[in-house]
Amino acid sequence: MTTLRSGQVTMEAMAKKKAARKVRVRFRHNRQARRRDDDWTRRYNADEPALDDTARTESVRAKGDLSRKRTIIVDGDDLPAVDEAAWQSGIVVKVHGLICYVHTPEGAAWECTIRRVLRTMLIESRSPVSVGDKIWFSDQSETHDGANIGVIERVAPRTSNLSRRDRRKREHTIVANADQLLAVVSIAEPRLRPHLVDRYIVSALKGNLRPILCFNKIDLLQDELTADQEELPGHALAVHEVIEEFRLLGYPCLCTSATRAIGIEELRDTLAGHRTVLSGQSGVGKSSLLNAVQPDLQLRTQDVSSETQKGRHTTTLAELLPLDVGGYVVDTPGIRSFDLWSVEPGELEAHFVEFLPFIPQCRFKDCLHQGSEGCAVEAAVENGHISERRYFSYLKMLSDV
Ligand SMILES: Nc1nc2c(ncn2[C@@H]2O[C@H](COP(=O)(O)OP(=O)(O)OP(=O)(O)O)[C@@H](O)[C@H]2O)c(=O)[nH]1
Ligand SMILES: [Mg+2]
Ligand SMILES: [Zn+2]
Repeated sequence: MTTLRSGQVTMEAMAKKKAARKVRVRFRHNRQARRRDDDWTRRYNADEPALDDTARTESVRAKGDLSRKRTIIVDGDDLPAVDEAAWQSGIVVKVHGLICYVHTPEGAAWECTIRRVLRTMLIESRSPVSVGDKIWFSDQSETHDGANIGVIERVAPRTSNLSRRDRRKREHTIVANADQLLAVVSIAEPRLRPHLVDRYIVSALKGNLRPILCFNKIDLLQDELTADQEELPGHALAVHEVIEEFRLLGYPCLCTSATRAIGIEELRDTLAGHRTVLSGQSGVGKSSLLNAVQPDLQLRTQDVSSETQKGRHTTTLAELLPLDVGGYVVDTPGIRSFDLWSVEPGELEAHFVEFLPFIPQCRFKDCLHQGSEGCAVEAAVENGHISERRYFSYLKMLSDV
């Protein structure tokens, strides 16, 4: 039976009761040595797992000192059922080591650890708690001098997922539950690389996010861009063509300057009421743009190295920030777009919107459009229906998956 601390059985618990079963989870190795009344601050500073089982609600059956496993009762989801009477809901705004910073719908700030059994399960399913996750937590403030300290008991299923892969090619969520991805690139310093934009679009679509493109530092070209378009100098013309190409594909494109306040109104309107994650290379101006939209955010920014034209990785933690205009944004550290990657080769074509009309006409069903005979996508490139740049970008991505 699902055990609820309050003794009250919720609708969800009722629905899941049948599926409840016992599982064996491992004890932490140093468990026997633990002191229950450890000092919170010391453990917090040491980044140790803290408080995660000080108020256990599962039934525990340990077999003496030698037991390395305990039996707990969970529902069919492998997670304890939501205890609406005893828990509060919130959203994770920042994750630092084992501490999750949580805001409640009323705007209260809490610091939470994750209950051990939940953490074990999340690690096993490779989905640790991330910024943007909606969670349920239990209140531990009584044992912590009234400070807002809690333990995360349950994570809600995600509606979207911006993820990256680690060196072992495993997927990690950077931000959960956003509805749009603002891919920020700079037209110079660091220089514009359209292939990266293609990658951000694929990552967004794969994670169920609406891609929006933001071409920042437009001031660096402003003088050229205001000239008659026919007389645009080489670099400005190239930038103009890149932006036009993405516009024609149907992606919303913003041209902004954080330093000269160009396009900021439009950006604010785009963000209002949405849950937006910003991503882009270090130094493109993500934090600067957010400061321009809402100056009281006071996010730290730093100049781009004049030698390498690279950013200095100023933002180091993804952080969810509520906006005055409604909704929230997540400022992220510059994400190397090559990390943003967990797409299967066969999946890739679906994220190139202009390929879609041609794919059914390829001679072979599983065609990867790499120059095979009877490939309708390649024919479309030759006939000018698909741009060569986008097609080569596709091939480059394909070679990386
Ligand atoms: N000329 C110009 N410079 C800008 C603009 N926006 C930002 N910058 C400058 O670019 C540099 C980097 O800006 P940040 O906002 O720190 O960049 P970021 O994308 O947040 O970088 P990370 O936090 O490292 O990922 C700063 O020196 C900014 O002043 C812009 O629109 N025009
Ligand atoms: Mg930043
Ligand atoms: Zn094909």
